[in-house]
Amino acid sequence: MFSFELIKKDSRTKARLGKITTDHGEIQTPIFMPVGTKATVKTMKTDELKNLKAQIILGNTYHLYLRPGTEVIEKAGGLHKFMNWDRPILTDSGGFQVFSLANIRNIVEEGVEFRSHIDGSKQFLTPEKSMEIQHVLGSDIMMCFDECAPYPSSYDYIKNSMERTSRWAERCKEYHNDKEDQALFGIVQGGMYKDLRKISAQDLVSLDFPGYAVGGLSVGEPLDLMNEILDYTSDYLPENKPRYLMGVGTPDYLFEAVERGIDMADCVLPTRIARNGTLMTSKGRLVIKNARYKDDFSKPDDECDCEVCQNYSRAYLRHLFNVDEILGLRLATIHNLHFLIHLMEEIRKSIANDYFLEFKSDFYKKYGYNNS
Ligand code: PRF
Ligand code: ZN
Repeated sequence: MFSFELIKKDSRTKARLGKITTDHGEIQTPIFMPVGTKATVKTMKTDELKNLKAQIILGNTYHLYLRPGTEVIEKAGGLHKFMNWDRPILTDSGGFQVFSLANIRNIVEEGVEFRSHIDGSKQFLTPEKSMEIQHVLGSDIMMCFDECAPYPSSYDYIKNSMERTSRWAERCKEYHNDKEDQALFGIVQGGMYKDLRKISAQDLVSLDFPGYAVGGLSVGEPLDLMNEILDYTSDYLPENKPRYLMGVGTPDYLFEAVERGIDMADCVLPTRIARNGTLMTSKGRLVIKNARYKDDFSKPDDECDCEVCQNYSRAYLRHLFNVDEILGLRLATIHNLHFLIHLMEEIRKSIANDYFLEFKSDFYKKYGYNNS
């Protein structure tokens, strides 16, 4: 069971309000999805994620296939049971991770040969293999096996890679066979070339997936260029299906994406920067280790009502990071996740009540545009 309901369209932008229904519950969109690559959102217990009102989390085929391996997860009864998370899970296909992590790789029509970044062992991932692994994981939303080409890449490179991604999507769809309890999303590629984006979107839409991702963006290109390509691409995606921008998780990128019709986004950034002591706040990034916070007993973010900001000071957080205490990682993660989840909730409210653009400009004034 998977469905998407378009609840409202903003009158001045392409922003949308929607609801996704899965076997593991509903997801209000636009939504930010915390990343739990290795069957854990780093440092967080699942009840803590629920307290933060996380509605859906991500898992990664590539990592879970290498460790603990599909056999263990199959024995556990799937990823939900293995990690004790009973809300929706989306799994990425492994394509992107092979390209960003694996050591040696060779892309052929059949799939991708690579050596594990853990032990150097030789591996081969194909569209069919990715589907097989994601079936074992039992995620509510599965992703097609694609190639996310580097930026910048030549027109010819992107064209080849995009065409192969379309052929791979067809194989994914065929193997998946519309398995009822798991929805398979297509991924639009095509780099920064509009004509290729259009072909990619049309190829995938003709395969009739229950949802579509825009991949190959936020790969090092300037924000303005991402906006332009996203704006162009989203017009070729069906209105009545959810749209997912892969790998975006700074407040400014999220606002820009929502404004261009994106319903879902994920990124390791909020949790990753938390672990090196960077807090996302209403006034921009705050590097907690900075000496100026040594005896600053104010809240980490005076506008945040998360558990951390209610109970702990900047000076205390700085101290935890300075003496390498584990609690520092946990508190910073809780705050950053709350910050983004709360931000998306406020964005949904602003769309519902027709003040999305005003909310965005007020936020940027305080936060600083591009100061993510
Ligand atoms: N493809 C897949 N996963 C991804 C991406 C992609 O293009 C990106 C690009 N920002 C992030 N994660 N499969
Ligand atoms: Zn907070």
